[in-house]
Amino acid sequence: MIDLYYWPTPNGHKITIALEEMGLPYSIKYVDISKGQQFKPEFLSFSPNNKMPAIIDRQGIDGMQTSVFESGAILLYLSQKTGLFFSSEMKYQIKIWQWLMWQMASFGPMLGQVHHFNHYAPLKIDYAIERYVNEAIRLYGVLETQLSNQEFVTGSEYTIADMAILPWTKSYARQGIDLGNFPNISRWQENLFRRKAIQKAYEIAGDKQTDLRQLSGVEWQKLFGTTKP
Ligand SMILES: N[C@@H](CCC(=O)N[C@@H](CS)C(=O)NCC(=O)O)C(=O)O
Repeated sequence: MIDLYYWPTPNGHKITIALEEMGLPYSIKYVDISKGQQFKPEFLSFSPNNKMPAIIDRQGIDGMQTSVFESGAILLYLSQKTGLFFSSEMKYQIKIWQWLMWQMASFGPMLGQVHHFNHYAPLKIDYAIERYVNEAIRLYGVLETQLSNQEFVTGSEYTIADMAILPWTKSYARQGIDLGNFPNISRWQENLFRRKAIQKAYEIAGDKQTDLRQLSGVEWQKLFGTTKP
């Protein structure tokens, strides 16, 4: 049994998708990031960056309890554990590493900034919105090209790289993206959202999402590190 420390955000969805796809039994422990639960000492003891997702695998490495934080590391761990959605050949592994790192270092963080400055920042800062929306459009263009002559991000096989990237493309409209300009991403996304495991992962997410604009001043300060005007 794997304990999944989770809140329904794109980074959380990556892991529910992987666990559902891999058929691994898991139990969800909600970490309400709008209430500061990511700062609880018990959570910080295995997720020191105060962010979810994180997992505790009770039957982990050598049968011992193993904890993992950072969604990319969790995806790699789960794929190594099961031998699924990865590759045994280094020439394919290297593709998966690169696209996973691209998601972790560029696609996710930049889209996070788009969400913040488009929807949460109490002040409308045109410069920040323009910078991050333009960067989002550039990154969608990179993904579009990658998907132009193959079914999945790293080739003909569905891998953890697709699982990492897909959840960030779900809210494309909130990111100022017109998916009509990205037909290959659109086709890839539609195919993946037809998968039962992915549908189940989003059913689990339910309606727990909080409207972050409603946070109190204290909660806002904790989550965003800034004073709420
Ligand atoms: N690089 C991390 C990012 C995780 C992350 O940003 N989690 C956010 C929610 S999507 C979080 O827990 N935020 C709480 C906080 O920053 O205090 C990963 O991929 O696991």
